Amino acid sequence: MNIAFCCTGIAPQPWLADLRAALPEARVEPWAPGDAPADHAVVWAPPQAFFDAQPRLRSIFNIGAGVDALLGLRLPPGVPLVRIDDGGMAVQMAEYVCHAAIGYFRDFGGYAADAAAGRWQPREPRDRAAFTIGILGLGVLGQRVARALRQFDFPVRGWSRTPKALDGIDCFAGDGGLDDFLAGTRLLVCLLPLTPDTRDILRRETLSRLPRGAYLVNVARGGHLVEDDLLALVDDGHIAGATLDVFRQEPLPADHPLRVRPRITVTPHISAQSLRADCVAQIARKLRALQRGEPVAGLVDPARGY
Ligand code: NDP
Ligand code: OXD
Repeated sequence: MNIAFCCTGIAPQPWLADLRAALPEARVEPWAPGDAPADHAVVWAPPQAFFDAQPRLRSIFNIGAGVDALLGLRLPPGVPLVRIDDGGMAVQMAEYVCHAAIGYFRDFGGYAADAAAGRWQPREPRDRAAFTIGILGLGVLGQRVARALRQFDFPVRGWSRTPKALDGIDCFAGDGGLDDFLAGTRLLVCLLPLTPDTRDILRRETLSRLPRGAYLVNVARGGHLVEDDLLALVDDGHIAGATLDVFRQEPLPADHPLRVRPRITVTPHISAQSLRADCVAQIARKLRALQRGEPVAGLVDPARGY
C-alpha cells in the first residue's frame, strides 16, 4: 500500500516518521510531480496537480477539520474524503473561546488598561443570566465549546443545520431558526464549516439582528465574515468588539484595519491546532477501518460541503 503525503506549509519529516511508525505495512512518501500514483493520500492544501496525478486513490485524509479549500479542487469522484474530527483541537477551541468570552464578560481588557494607567477601579459585575452565548455550528468543536461555557453557568444556545437536543443547551436549527437564535445572543461564536450556505453569514444583515452591544468571536473561517460590515458595526457601537482568529486573507496584512481597532483582538489562526500524534493515530485507525469496510467518523459529504 502506497500513501502519498502532500501537505503545503507543513514540515513533512515528523509526519512521515509518525505515519510510517503507525502504518508499518505502508510505504509513506512525500509527493513530488512525476511520482507513481498512490493508493491513499494524506493532504493539507494540496495543489490541483496532485489530484490530477492520482487515478487510483482509495481514500483521502485531510489533516485538518475544515475541508473548504479541498472541496474547491477537482477531487477524484467517489473517493472517501475523511477529515480530522477533534484531533486534539476541541479542548483548545474550548480554551480559546472561554478565554475570549470571559475576558469580555469580566472586562479583563479594561482592567489591564487600568493597571497600565495606574488606575484602581472595580466595576459592577455583569448579569450572567442575561449574558447568553450563541454558537453557530454544533458539531465536534461547537458542542465541546458549548459544554465548556456551561461550566461557567452562562446560558448557552446553538444553531445547526439539522435539529438537535443537547443537555443544557438551547438548540435552534435551519434558516427558520436563525433570527430567534441571533435575537437573544449577547456573544456570538462562529464554528461553522465554510460552505456555499455559510459564506458571508456574518454580515451586516445578520450581525444587526444581535442585540446592541453584542460581541463576536470568529474561530471558523475568514470567509464567514464580511470584515467591512463588522468594522462599520463596531464603529457605530452596535457590535461592542470582536475576537478574530481567521481572516479572508491570511496572514492578515500588517496595515489591515482589523489590526488597529482597539476593540478588536486578532490571533494568527491558532485557536485550535491539529496535533500530529492525535491526527496520525486517527488516520491509521480510520484507514484500517475503511479497508475492513467499516464506517468512520469525519467522512465528508461533498454535496453538503462539510
Ligand atoms: P462539524 O462538521 O463537526 O460541525 C459543523 C456544524 O456546523 C454542524 O453542527 C452542522 O450542522 C453545522 N452547519 C453546517 N452547515 C450549516 C448550515 N448551513 N446551517 C446551520 N448549521 C450548519 O465541524 P467541526 O466542529 O469539527 O469544525 C467546524 C469548523 O471549524 C471547521 O469546518 C473549520 O473550518 C473550523 N476550524 C477552525 C480552526 C481554527 O484554528 N480556527 C481549527 C479547526 C476547525 P449539523 O450538525 O446539522 O450537521
Ligand atoms: C482546521 C484548521 O480546519 O486548522 O483544522 O483551521
